[in-house]
Amino acid sequence: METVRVVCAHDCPDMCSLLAHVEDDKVIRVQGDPDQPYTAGFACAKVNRDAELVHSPERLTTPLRRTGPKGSGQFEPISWEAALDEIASRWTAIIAESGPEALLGYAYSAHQGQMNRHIVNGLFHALGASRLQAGTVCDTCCETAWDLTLGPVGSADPESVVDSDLVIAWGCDLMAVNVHFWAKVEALRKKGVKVVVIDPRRSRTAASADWHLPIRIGTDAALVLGIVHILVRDGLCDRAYLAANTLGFEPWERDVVPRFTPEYTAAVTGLAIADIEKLAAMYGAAKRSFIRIGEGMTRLARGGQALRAVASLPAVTGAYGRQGGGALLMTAASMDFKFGFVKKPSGPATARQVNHLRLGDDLLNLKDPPLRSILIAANNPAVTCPEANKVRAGLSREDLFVVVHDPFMTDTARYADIVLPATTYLETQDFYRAYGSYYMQYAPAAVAPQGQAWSNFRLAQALARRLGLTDPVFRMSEQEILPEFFRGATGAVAHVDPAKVIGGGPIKVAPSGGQEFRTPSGKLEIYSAALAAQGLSPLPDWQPDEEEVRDAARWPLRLLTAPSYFQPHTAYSGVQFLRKREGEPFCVLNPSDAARRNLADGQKVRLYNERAAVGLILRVGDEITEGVILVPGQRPGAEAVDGTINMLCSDRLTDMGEGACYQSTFLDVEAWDRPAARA
Ligand SMILES: Nc1nc2c(c(=O)[nH]1)N[C@H]1C(S)=C(S)[C@@H](COP(=O)(O)OP(=O)(O)OC[C@H]3O[C@@H](n4cnc5c(=O)[nH]c(N)nc54)[C@H](O)[C@@H]3O)O[C@H]1N2
Ligand SMILES: Nc1nc2c(c(=O)[nH]1)N[C@H]1C(S)=C(S)[C@@H](COP(=O)(O)OP(=O)(O)OC[C@H]3O[C@@H](n4cnc5c(=O)[nH]c(N)nc54)[C@H](O)[C@@H]3O)O[C@H]1N2
Ligand code: SF4
Ligand SMILES: [Mo]
Repeated sequence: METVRVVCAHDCPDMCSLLAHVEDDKVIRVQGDPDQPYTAGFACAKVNRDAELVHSPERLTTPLRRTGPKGSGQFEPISWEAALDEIASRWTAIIAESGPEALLGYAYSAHQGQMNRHIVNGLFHALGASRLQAGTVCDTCCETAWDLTLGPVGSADPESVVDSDLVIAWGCDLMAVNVHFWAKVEALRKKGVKVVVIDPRRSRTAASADWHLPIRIGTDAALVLGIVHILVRDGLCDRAYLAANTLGFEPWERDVVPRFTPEYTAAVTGLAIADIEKLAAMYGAAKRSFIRIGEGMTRLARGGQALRAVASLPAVTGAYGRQGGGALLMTAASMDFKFGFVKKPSGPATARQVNHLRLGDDLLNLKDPPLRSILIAANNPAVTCPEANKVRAGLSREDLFVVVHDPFMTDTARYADIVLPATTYLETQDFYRAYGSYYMQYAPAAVAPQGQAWSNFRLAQALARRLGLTDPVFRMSEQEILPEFFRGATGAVAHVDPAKVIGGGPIKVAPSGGQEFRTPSGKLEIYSAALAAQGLSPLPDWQPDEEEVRDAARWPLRLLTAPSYFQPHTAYSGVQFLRKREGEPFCVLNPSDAARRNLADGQKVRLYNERAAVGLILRVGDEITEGVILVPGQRPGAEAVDGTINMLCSDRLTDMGEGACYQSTFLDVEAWDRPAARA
């Protein structure tokens, strides 16, 4: 048995170092690498099963060409030569007739290292195709709001939490999405440090913490303002820190904060006045409070305001200036790698942009030129994109040439004209850098590609060469490209010798000192001139959103989507064990909401609104409050009673960063066997 040191490539902040145990070119077992301090020798329950992902009997083994109607899933095997010839000739003709903007490369980060994730978009960049505004389904709202407040910088090192005196998981289910940080927090708790969870759901993290505040969805900015109100009232602000390091506290304190009395804050957030007072007192007394900020609170209409408010809070007590204090959203921006060599090898300075989350609308409605072909890699938009029915209708267009590259026959791949089998990360070599810690690592492939699977890297290079692109990136090996990531880098990355990275194991590249601010003023911008220029509130504020108020008057329930424990992304749906552990796709309703509708645990129900109807299994439980319906994960339609949750979600954009508004979805639920009372 051989042991290969690899890196977990799943879309997860932890970026664990792993040991893959390999026998006869087969992964037998995967475990956490004990030599990486953050991984600390354990992988999560999902990745413990990645041997089954690599060797799943459901893996695609050859390229396929469609033989039946779009979406029917009828295909015949073809050779890679035939597939690549067809793609190259179709694209060459489309470029000649309609220009390159009739093409769209739709590749996202999921589950690979930096070379494989960027090179597909690099190919389309060089071709001058329409450009994907990537990540709007995920983190662009929180990232933009963070950048407007602190600047494009990373946040606190998760390993610094050992020095904290209070930990708040604010809208983050650590046990689901950040287990290695949770392990650090648990150790700290044993020393008596309190852990508070602010989340509409009593998640596993909330249930295990010292205190859970079940906040009403979309009211986080109001809670922050209520806390600041009390900190001001009780003289608990660090005035010296605020004066030296922030911009705009004075107008905030004068014009916005006074509205958020404990009474008003309680009315908005659904929390008790006494709890708001207690939380503010705890936060005010702590010197080195650490807030782990989750993304869930930003996936709704006013998500940007929520994030700006929460990210401003550690400045009020000066926690940003102290070791163990501050906030953690993402770290990547403080690791200055230069991925442009792969992402933007050549091509026009600007090209038409397509918002990742507006795929359905753009496939159906873009003109001059309409989209005529799309390559989807490492993405499952028929399930994971809002307006999933529009995505499916768009992909069904007879005049759209669809190519999907994936290890599995996903809901999206069923709409393809050509399906190409992809490797998983354990079959590729790549360079990795975390977005939730400060580590980087180069990893070899653990095993050879399964069947006829090709990596994104190999596919993009082969297509580029066929299409006559001459950029060096399309001819170099991964190891030859690696030094380009360090050329011209600044900060901690500049001190790394790229020659020592291959075979070097995990390397930490953390910034030193307290939280850095890289805004136009060089300070934490509570007041943002950039937002004022856009006509948005320049100070973090909470106001009701008119569209949400209107929809809430029409529909009695509000959707909460959160990661599920065993199927957090559809990428895990090829592992039968994890599918079974998670169970059939389900929703959770509070007992009183279920009783009001005569619905019982375990029965099939229909979730519906003006957009669609979806069938799921009902679970009744009090982990959520009345008026909320929880749907964990995004699950493929074929596994559910019927459809997938994103059919009910609109493609509306958040206030900042043009992100997705899953949590701004309102709906009702009824028994599945009842005739549909559709809107
Ligand atoms: N192991 C593993 N980890 C992962 C992933 C994975 O596949 N596997 N996926 C990764 C990816 S792509 C991402 S983007 C991150 C996402 O991870 P997070 O940043 O944690 O964001 P979410 O998972 O969307 O939501 C987290 C929590 O926010 C809560 N929430 C929802 N709305 C609100 C609100 O209005 N206010 C408050 N206070 N809370 C709210 C939800 O109940 C949920 O518990 O996780 C990553 N982590
Ligand atoms: N309603 C609702 N919708 C959401 C969310 C939510 O909270 N609520 N969360 C959103 C978030 S945060 C995210 S990040 C997105 C995630 O959505 P997606 O980006 O679509 O991610 P996955 O569902 O994991 O699908 C990734 C696909 O990549 C394939 N894959 C894995 N490895 C490789 C590889 O090496 N090469 C290629 N070519 N393919 C590979 C997998 O098999 C899988 O089909 O979903 C978003 N959608
Ligand atoms: S915790 Fe995250 S990085 Fe670690 S093994 Fe699990 S999915 Fe991978
Ligand atoms: Mo994400």
